[in-house]
Amino acid sequence: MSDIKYAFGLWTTGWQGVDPFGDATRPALDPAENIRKLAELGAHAFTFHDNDVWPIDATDAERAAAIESVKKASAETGLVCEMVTTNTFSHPVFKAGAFTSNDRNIRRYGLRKVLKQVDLGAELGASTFVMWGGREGVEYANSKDLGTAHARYAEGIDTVAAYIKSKGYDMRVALEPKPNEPRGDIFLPTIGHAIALINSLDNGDIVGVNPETGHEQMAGLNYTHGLALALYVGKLFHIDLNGQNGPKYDQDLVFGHGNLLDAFFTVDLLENGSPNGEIAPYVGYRHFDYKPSRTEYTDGIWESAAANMKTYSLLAEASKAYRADAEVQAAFEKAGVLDKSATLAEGESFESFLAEPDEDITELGKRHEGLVHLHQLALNHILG
Ligand code: 3MF
Ligand code: MG
Ligand code: MG
Ligand code: MG
Repeated sequence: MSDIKYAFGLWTTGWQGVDPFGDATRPALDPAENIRKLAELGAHAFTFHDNDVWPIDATDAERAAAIESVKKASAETGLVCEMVTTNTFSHPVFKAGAFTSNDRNIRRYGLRKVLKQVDLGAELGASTFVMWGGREGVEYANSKDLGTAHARYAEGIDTVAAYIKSKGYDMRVALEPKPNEPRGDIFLPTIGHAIALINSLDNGDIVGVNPETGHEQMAGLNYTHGLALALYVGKLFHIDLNGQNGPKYDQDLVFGHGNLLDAFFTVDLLENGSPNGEIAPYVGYRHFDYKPSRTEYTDGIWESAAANMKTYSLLAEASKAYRADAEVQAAFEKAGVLDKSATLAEGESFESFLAEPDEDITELGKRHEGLVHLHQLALNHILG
């Protein structure tokens, strides 16, 4: 599986363990050191928010020095920057949102912060710009005009895309849906919501999604199905892989350390596409957005980073063996999974279709799909 390229956010391995109830359990990690360690572990790329590398109140000189240090580590190690994103959630100015704040000055500040990071991303060669609107939402239903909030969200995203085009950057925008946390309800809570808004944009052709495993599972949704829809409509521009155990707080576990079965089918779809080829394999970095658990000290950062890549590689190998297994292919065939026929014949008229006698539903009702057998075959491969 040596052709799989792995990427990590600097905020993942850089997380010190601060949570709503507890202080940091680990010392701060210098971004350049972070890059060097990730390269040593065999990762291929890194991603970052502006404020993962310099503080929001940095002077221009401090910002420039911080960027220089990251560029140097990147050049020395060969770890490339594949995506950048903006922190529009930590500072109190963003407590009620950036693009959807009711205050125009806050919206203007937020948009400028984002556009500056777009410029830096282009300079570093990033091909994706991720936008996670973590504070774009409410706790109280009457906090925002819900029409205007969505209009402003759309305006902000469209402006970022228009800016990228005006500069001629080779970059696409990927929206990251999340149902809640830190807001009670976040706008664009799911992949489907995000795609619906994208379809309303003037510059939606360069806007897609960056779905995160845990975010979809927090909403009780099937992550692999969300990826499949995004791939099917050509909107899967980036991915955030991690682990989650059902609907609860955003766990950000190592990939596969939550719902392992779904992790397998996620990898199977990304690596192999859909069984009959309707969906092609995913092209792009396998990007991890996880958190080294706060129970772990500094060694645990690198053990957990390596665990993401190890788990993904093992599942990728298992998925290849699963697809190559003749018994699996026979079970697919039996279940009808490989059939790509359309329901109506080419050019078939409504009249002739409706005039046909009904099918024998008693006989059709006896169809044995063999799905439990097929699923057990998948399990056999996962469990080796
Ligand atoms: C929060 C997230 C974010 C986004 C990040 C990238 C801090 O749950 O997943 O991580 O992934 O902002 O845009
Ligand atoms: Mg997340
Ligand atoms: Mg998460
Ligand atoms: Mg994420």
